[in-house]
Order: sequence, then C-alpha cells, then structure tokens
Amino acid sequence: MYVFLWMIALFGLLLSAPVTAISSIDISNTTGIRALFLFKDVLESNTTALLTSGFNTLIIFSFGVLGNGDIVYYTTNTMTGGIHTTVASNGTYVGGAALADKARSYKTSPGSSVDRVEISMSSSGTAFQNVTALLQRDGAGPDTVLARNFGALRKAWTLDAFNNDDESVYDVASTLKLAEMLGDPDGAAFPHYTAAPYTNMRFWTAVRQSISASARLPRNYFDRVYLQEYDGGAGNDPATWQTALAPKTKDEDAVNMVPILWVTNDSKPSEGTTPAQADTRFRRWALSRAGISGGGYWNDYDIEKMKSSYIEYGNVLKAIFL
Ligand SMILES: *[C@@H]1O[C@H](CO)[C@@H](O)[C@H](O)[C@H]1NC(C)=O
Ligand SMILES: *[C@@H]1O[C@H](CO)[C@@H](O)[C@H](O)[C@H]1NC(C)=O
Ligand SMILES: *[C@@H]1O[C@H](CO)[C@@H](O)[C@H](O)[C@H]1NC(C)=O
Ligand SMILES: *[C@@H]1O[C@H](CO)[C@@H](O)[C@H](O)[C@H]1NC(C)=O
Ligand SMILES: CC(=O)N[C@H]1CO[C@H](CO)[C@@H](O)[C@@H]1O
Repeated sequence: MYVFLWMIALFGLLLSAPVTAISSIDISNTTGIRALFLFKDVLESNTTALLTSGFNTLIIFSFGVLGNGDIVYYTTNTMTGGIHTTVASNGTYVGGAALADKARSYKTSPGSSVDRVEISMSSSGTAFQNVTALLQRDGAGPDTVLARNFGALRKAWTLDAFNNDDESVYDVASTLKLAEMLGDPDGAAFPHYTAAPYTNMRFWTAVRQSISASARLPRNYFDRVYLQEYDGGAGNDPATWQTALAPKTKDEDAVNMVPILWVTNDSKPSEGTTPAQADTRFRRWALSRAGISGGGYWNDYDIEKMKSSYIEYGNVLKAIFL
C-alpha cells in the first residue's frame, strides 16, 4: 500500500516536473505577438473592443490592386453592400478622412494595446495578377504609380507592414519584386513585410530566402508569418514551418512564427475555436520544440456576429504571449 502510494507520487513528480520546467522556459521565451485579423469593415467594428482586449497587432483584410494600379479596400460594409472603396489612386490617398482617422487611431488612442497595423492583400480575386502585370509594364521603382499608391496609403494610415495572403498565384519572382517595391525606403517605405500562408511551404521558404538576400531591403524586413491553423491549413505544425523558414546562414533573417486560429463561426462551425480551445492549442504550441512568437485569430467579424467575447479571446493570448 505504502509503496504503491509512493510510486504514484514519484510517477506524478516525473510527469509534472518536465512540463513545469519546459513551460517556464519556453512560454517566457515567446516575444508576445497578439494578432487579430480585421475582416469586418473598420468603420463598423467595435473599435473600443479591438483596442482594449490585449491585441497588439491588427491586420486589416483585405486589399486589392486594379489594372490601373488603384488600391481598393474590400469591406463587409452594410451601407455600401460590401463593395470596395478606392483608397489610393494616381499616387494620392483618396480613401477619405474617416478611414484614415480610424486606421491611425488604433495606435494613437489613449489606452490602446495596439502598436502595429498591417494591411492584407488576398489572392481571392486577381490582385496578384494585376500587380504582376503592373510590375512588368512599369518596373518596381519608387516613381511607379503602384509604389506611389502604396506609399500614399501607408502614410495616410501610418501602416507598419504589408501582409501577403497569396493563396493561389505563388510566383516567387513577382512576389520578390513587389516586396522590394513596398520596402524601398525611398518609395512606399513599408517598415515590415509578413505572410499568411495556409500551404505551400516550399514557396514561402523561397520567398523568405530571396527577400533575405535582397540588397534593396533592410534587415528583418520580412519578420512574421501568420500561419493559418484552420480550414485548408488546419494540419499545419508551426514547428515544422519554423524549421523550414529558419535562416540557413548567419546573414539571413529569422522570421517570427505566429499560429492563427479561427474563432467560433457559423459558416464552418467545425473550424471554429472557443477561447478555452484556443488556450489549449496555443499552450501546446508554445511548449513545442521550435517555439512560436505569439498567436492570433481570424477574425473580428465572427466575434461580433456570434456575440463572442473579445476580452476572452484576448485574455488567452495575454496569458501565454507576454
Ligand atoms: C529561447 O529559445 C531559443 C530557441 O528555441 C533558445 O536557444 C534560447 O535559449 C531560449 N531562451 C530562453 C531565455 O529561454
Ligand atoms: C464594444 O466593446 C466594448 C468593450 O468590450 C463594450 O463595452 C461595448 O458594449 C461594445 N459595444 C457594442 C456596441 O457592442
Ligand atoms: C484587377 O484589375 C481588374 C481591372 O481593373 C479589376 O476588374 C479587378 O477587380 C482587379 N482585381 C482585384 C482583386 O482588385
Ligand atoms: C495624376 O497625377 C499627376 C500629378 O502627380 C497629374 O499631373 C495627372 O493629371 C494625374 N492624372 C489623373 C488621371 O488624375
Ligand atoms: C470570415 C468568414 O468567412 N466569416 C463567415 C462566418 O460565417 C458567416 C455566416 O455564414 C459568413 O457570412 C462569414 O463570411
């Protein structure tokens, strides 16, 4: 009886000791990225909730490029019926004061936890094809209409990064050219570049390497990967991606790996994650061998539609990613 109890106690110690040790090292080793994709029109979402729930990175979704280089914001706006708003044209910001004030306010509102705002370009339309055609026609210089449009939008909204959500085109050469155009300090001058992959590790590894090797771009320009962990990306192992994207030489930059979960949603309920489920998954990744730099969610529209709690989702990130 005594021996039996003693063995149980010892077994318990063996089980619990390593877990405690790993969690105290690796969880504090994360760099505390807490991200949220903004699918809901920024003029209609709950700004107070976005700024006071612990998120430090907001990624506005989504943007497209027209054949003439105009940049458009595709919205869920109920007033306009979800049609697009042109935000930059012929080298000038034309998106209006309401949108610019909103985007700027994310970082400047008193008490806001947000210190980084990104725009995301998705390949669900033909934006990447339009960009490729413009790059072929005009090149990637700072005086091209596309570079001036992106620069005007970055300035008007005080953007910190461009998020590449290519899910279908996957052309390394034009992806590098666009990245160089966006990062050109004399041109569009985006400080950072990020990606939101769900698959095609080989493509993103090539992009990471070519951006790292580009003489036109500053160090640590491509600094984050927001890795989709739902739908087509549900099986992604952040550690495997981390390894694939790790620097191969001393001169290459490392990229922060940030897994993204889809919040509770009524369009694909099986892909949804409650705050409690998110807590379990983020903790497991934070303890995994390669480590991650933070976590985040797709998306605010569903949080509001499902009447979920921004605070509960934000608290999960705050508890793990300090
Ligand atoms: C952080 O993680 C890296 C790589 O996983 C490791 O080499 C380093 O020792 C860790 N640092 C701390 C303070 O735990
Ligand atoms: C917006 O969020 C804040 C903070 O979470 C909350 O107090 C408020 O009720 C929300 N407003 C609406 C209209 O839902
Ligand atoms: C690409 O350009 C064409 C022509 O201007 C436009 O109809 C289309 O919507 C553009 N694609 C995107 C994703 O903006
Ligand atoms: C585009 O802007 C330039 C000045 O930057 C101006 O000369 C030209 O007329 C504009 N073109 C159009 C179509 O608005
Ligand atoms: C981001 C996203 O796809 N959200 C969807 C969640 O479900 C509602 C209702 O089916 C859709 O309208 C949203 O588009």
